[in-house]
Formats: sequence, C-alpha cells, structure tokens
Amino acid sequence: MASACPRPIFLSFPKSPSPPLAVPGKHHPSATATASLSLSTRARAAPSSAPSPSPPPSPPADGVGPAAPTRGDVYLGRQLAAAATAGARARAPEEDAERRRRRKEKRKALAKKTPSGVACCYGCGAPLHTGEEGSPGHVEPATYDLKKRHNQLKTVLCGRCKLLSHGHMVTAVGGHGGYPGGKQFVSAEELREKLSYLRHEKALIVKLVDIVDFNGSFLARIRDFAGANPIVLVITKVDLLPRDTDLNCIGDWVVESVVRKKLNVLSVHLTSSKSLVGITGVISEIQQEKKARDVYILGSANVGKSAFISAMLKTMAYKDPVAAAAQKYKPIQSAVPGTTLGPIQIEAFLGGGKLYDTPGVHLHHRQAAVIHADDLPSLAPQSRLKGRCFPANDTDVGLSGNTLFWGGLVRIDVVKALPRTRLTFYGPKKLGINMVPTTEADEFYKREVGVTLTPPTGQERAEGWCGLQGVRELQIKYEELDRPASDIAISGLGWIAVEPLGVPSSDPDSSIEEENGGSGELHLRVRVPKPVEVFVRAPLPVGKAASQWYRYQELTEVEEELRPKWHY
Ligand SMILES: Nc1nc2c(ncn2[C@@H]2O[C@H](COP(=O)(O)OP(=O)(O)OP(=O)(O)O)[C@@H](O)[C@H]2O)c(=O)[nH]1
Ligand SMILES: [Mg+2]
Repeated sequence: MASACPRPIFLSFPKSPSPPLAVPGKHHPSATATASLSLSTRARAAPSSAPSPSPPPSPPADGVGPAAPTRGDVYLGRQLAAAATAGARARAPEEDAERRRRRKEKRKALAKKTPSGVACCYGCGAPLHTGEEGSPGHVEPATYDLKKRHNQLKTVLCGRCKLLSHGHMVTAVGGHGGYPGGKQFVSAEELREKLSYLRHEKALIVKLVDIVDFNGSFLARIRDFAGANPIVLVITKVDLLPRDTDLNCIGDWVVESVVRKKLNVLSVHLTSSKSLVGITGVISEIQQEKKARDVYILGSANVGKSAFISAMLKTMAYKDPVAAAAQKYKPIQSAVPGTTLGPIQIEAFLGGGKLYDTPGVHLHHRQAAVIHADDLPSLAPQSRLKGRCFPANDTDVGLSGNTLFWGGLVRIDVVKALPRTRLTFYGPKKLGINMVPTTEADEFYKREVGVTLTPPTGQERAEGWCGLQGVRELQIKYEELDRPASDIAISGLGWIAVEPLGVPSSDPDSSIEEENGGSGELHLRVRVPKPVEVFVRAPLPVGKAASQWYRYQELTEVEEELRPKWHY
C-alpha cells in the first residue's frame, strides 16, 4: 500500500531528461504504460475552452520557470494520488470489511450499555416492571406509578431485592447446571451478554477474586470482558482466612499465581469488605489510575463485588459527599450467586467518572453451577475458616485405604500415602466430613447422599442429583516432609492442604518416612460432579505455622521491578 503513493507524482512531473512523452496522434514505443495513462488523463482534464490540443509541456524537475507544473498538473497529481489511495484500499477489501465489521460490533456493543429509557432496580440492576410477580425487577403497580409520577424511579427497590435485604436467599440465575430455573430466571449467558460492551469502553477494571475460592473464581479470561483496559486485582474476604495468617505470605503467593497465569495487572490488593482491611489502599489506587475513566467492578458470581462497593462508599463517605449520598441507594449483596443482574451505575466520585457494579460471571466449573438453588447458601463460609484435619491426631489410623467425603460434593480416595499423611479441609462449616474404608465407600455414598452427605439436601434432591462422575487421579509429589506438599482446590468450595507428614511423630525412632530421603509421591483419587474443576496448586500459606514454612519467591532485580506489588 505504501508503495502506491509516490507513483502519480512521478507520472505527473517526470524528472529531466524528459521521457519521450507521447504527442497525440503519435505513437512512442518507449513510453511506458503508466506514462500513457498519465497523458490520457491529462488530455481529458484539459480545459474544454482550448481551441486545439497543444502538446503538453515537459516540466523540469523543479516546479519553477515556464515549464513549472500548471494548475492542471497539480490537480491531476492530486486526482491520481487519490485514485491510487482508493486503489490501494480496493486491493484489501477483506481488511476493510473487517474494520467495518469491528466498528459495527463496537457500536452495537456500546448501545447495549444503557437500555435507553429503562429504569432499573438500584439493588440488582434488573429493569423495573409490573408484570410477573416474583421475577427480578418486579414492583407493585401502585408503587411504580407513584414513583414514576414523582420522577423517583431511581430510588425503587424491586420485590426480590427487598427479600434479599431481609436475609432471604433468592437466586435469579438458572438453567446453567443441576437446577432447571424457571420463567423468572435469567440465564448465565444473558448476564455475560450484558457485559459485552465493556471491552469497547475506556475504563479502569477492578477485578475481584475470592481468596476462599481463588482458582475457581479467578476468571482467567477476564480480557474477554476487559479488553485492553488496565486491571487492578482485588482479593476479597481475607477476613475469612484462618487466624494468625500472615498477609505478606498471602500477598507473595497471590502475586506468584497471577504471574504464572500471565495476567497483567497494575497491582494486587488484599481486602475484606467486612473488616475494611485494604479498602483505603484500593480507593487511592483507583483515584490515581482512573484518569477520568469510569470504574467497573468485575468478577465471578458471589466474589463480593456489591459488598466491596458498599465498603468503598462507606470509606469514601468520610471525605466525599458524593459517595456519602450514594450510600443511600447502594447495590444489594447476598450469599447466593446471582444477586446483581445488570450493570448498576453509581455516582461515587467527587471528581467525576462513574462507578459500576456488574452482574457476576457464572462459571460452569464451580460447585454453584450444579447444586440446587436452595443449597447455594451452604457453600458460603459465614465466619473465619478453621482447618479440619484428618487424621486429627497421632493416635488415629492412617489415611491409606480410606475415603473421605466432603458433604455430598467431593469424594477423596487415599490410594497411597505415608502413615502420618494429613489432609486439612478449608471450606464452609456446613459441609460435614466423613471417613470410611474405600471398600465400603460406594455403598456408603449411595445410602447417605442427601441424608448425612449434604448437599444435596433431602431425599428428593438426592434422587435428581448428578452424582460424582468427574474423576481426577492425583500424583502429588513432595520434596520435604515438614511442609505441605500441595493444595487440592475444589472450584466453588474451598481447598484441602496435603501434608506428607502432618501429624508430629510421637516416636522419635520412627523413620519410615525418611526411607527415601524425605521425597516421594502420594496418590489420591478425587471425585466431584462432572463439570466441577479440581486444581492442584502450591499450598496457600495460612495459619501461624505458614510463616515458618512459606518461602518467598526469589527474584532478580528486574523481576522484582516488573512484578505487581501487593498491598493490604
Ligand atoms: N466475610 C466476608 N464476606 C464477604 C466479603 N465480601 C462479600 N462477602 C459476602 O459474600 C457474599 C456475596 O457478596 P456479594 O457482594 O453479593 O457478591 P457479588 O460478587 O456482588 O455477587 P453477584 O452479584 O451474585 O455476582 C455475601 O454474603 C457477602 O456478605 C468479605 O470481605 N468478607
Ligand atoms: Mg452483586
């Protein structure tokens, strides 16, 4: 394309010695095809008032003197340049079509941002209506009319949000897993669609990840939503980590995981919307980085986006009257995924730019996608996690040959382990842990699922339950006996720390574990509902002991410089 431009200039003003230009009526064999194109065009462009066609001048190299380019030459030059550019364009029609397609897509996507003229519930972002009762966005007709008359639809909370704010658990997202949903449900795909415009916006993205379900809620394909916009990573719910956890170890672990996942972020913040840890730091970073852009809070369902916005507004309200006013009509939060159903615009910053809450992205590989809607609250930890160990102490039997059930959602067969290998479960307390010999496990599960092994809760749900069809064989290598080898993270639930030698030996002479120099392999078989993902990851350094066994990443100066920094 670049080579097409100089051509017409060369044709209009040939350098001396003048090429043998064709005189009309005379054929010059040496004249190039391009030259004759130039001449024929020139002839056509000659003023019609000219009495007879005169031979065209041979202009010198420079535009001075009697042979300087005439106005006609200049005009022709321009025309030919334009024609050449058009020609170059015509030579790449696919490129052009692609550009047009992208522009159209962008226009369409941006049009979805604000469904014009539709008032939405300030609690969940669903469009307000007076139709089907019980569906998200529904309001009593009398209330709707009154608020509309007074131009106050912005202050309306829909019926479902009122229930949620009183502690009822009503999800509104169905059809993406074990429960069928219903007429009043919106689908996970619809919610994704609502975020599709975002990659075309100029925005600052604040991506939230739940520390209890770090891998399951990470939303690795965030760029599908965020486009090329800058991302600040916020880790939520750190108040749920076991007592005496050192947040510096957690910060280093998170940064290492983010670097491994090749996600480019500005920085990492460890936060709690409950205790307000880390919130001030995120606010300062947002203020510094937003540069007149809007700020979008993005993440998987139930990671705490709406709660984070509440915490932000509460903290900002001390200094910012705009944030203080926004607190009155803030988004609703609840323990069930699928609370927020549409982007919610919040006037939160004194200096301009809007803050947006967004509907959570529902991922098919989390436990929430397969369990019944009524069982969803049992997946949410209510208070600080406390590891539950198996075996609990020295005197208990070893794990080899045994099976552990985590509620009715996870089964772990310990095929090969050291005599004192310990598994520590971190997750919601409502899920019981039961151990039986592997030989009896099938029978036990069949008998107890829905009864002892819950969720699924109750006989009826157990009958419609998809079962534990997904099987993962895990060979877990360990190099040292005195530190956890790995975590097994169950998407949407929690994690299990695997310690080769978890229980302190009461017998100092016992050295079975040392026989192969302290390294070896454990073999576990993990079963979960089919779409649920199982991740094996570096152990999350939680609890007091972690500050002794955790090793910070050893970095070169350059790596140190390039890595995102963590804050809390
Ligand atoms: N302990 C603790 N709980 C939190 C924190 N943040 C959120 N939660 C709880 O997590 C649950 C989900 O919070 P929401 O703010 O509704 O989550 P969300 O990401 O907006 O969820 P969707 O709108 O469904 O996508 C609620 O029960 C919150 O109380 C936190 O920092 N600590
Ligand atoms: Mg929400």
